[in-house]
Amino acid sequence: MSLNTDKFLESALSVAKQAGELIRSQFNNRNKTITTKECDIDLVTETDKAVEELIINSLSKEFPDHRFIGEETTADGKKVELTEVPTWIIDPIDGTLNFVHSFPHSCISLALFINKEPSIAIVYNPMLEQLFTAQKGVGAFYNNKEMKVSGKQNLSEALIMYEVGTFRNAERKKVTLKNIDTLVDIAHGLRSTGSAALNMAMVALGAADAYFEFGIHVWDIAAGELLVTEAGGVIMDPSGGPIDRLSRRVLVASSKELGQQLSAKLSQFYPTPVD
Ligand code: LIP
Repeated sequence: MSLNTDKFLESALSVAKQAGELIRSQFNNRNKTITTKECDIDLVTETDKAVEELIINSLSKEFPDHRFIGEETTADGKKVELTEVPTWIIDPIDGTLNFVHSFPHSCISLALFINKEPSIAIVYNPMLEQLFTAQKGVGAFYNNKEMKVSGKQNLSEALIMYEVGTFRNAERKKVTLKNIDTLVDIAHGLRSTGSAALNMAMVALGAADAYFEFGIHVWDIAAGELLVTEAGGVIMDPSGGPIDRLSRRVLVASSKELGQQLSAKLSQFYPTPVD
């Protein structure tokens, strides 16, 4: 039986707007309370934690049988498990390092998975009032106007989103720099927002043509996946195979042809699922 997801989207939008006000209220605070996680550039602020708590408290009251996977309530090293139960996957502030620097490219990323598939998605940058939404089988929208991928099929004409990431891993750095070196000679250009979700939103909007990254987590990409696929794009593993949302690897593109061309040029990196 397919659930009517309108109610879920309505509730998610309401709490995302409240969360946006909270983020905006702290955005220009030069004395944010910051702690480090995996390394000195993997940061979390009190606002990240407060936003995640707001979202979980609000949605769990309304939907007590739902489950939650949140960046800040998933213990480091704990393996994430996605089941058939309706599950909200939350990154309270995607682009936390940007938020710490008051660099206005951060967003709330919120998705509802039902039977292990994305059904609704919200990516909301409250600093720039950029609201990206998607509903399975309905479409993808930017500030309530339908959006579509560019449809680009050739790497030589493509703007590629990438990330250096917030890790201090020598092997990952080597692969990242190798891929940048390869792509600067064959793509139209490379861009990086500092947020996986906003990178995926740019592909869904048709403003960029592909994005790939090694080392992200499921909460970084859960909403962006539905934005891209409902806008007509594709998601895959960077090797060209099917996506494994818990593998910490992702590639989205405006077309299957472009995704495969990009995949063929990439040097690969395989993060351990929970490191
Ligand atoms: C960020 C991702 C980004 C990645 C960063 C970080 P966060 O998420 O959106 O793609 O490169 O290392 O993981 O930590 O800001 O929620």
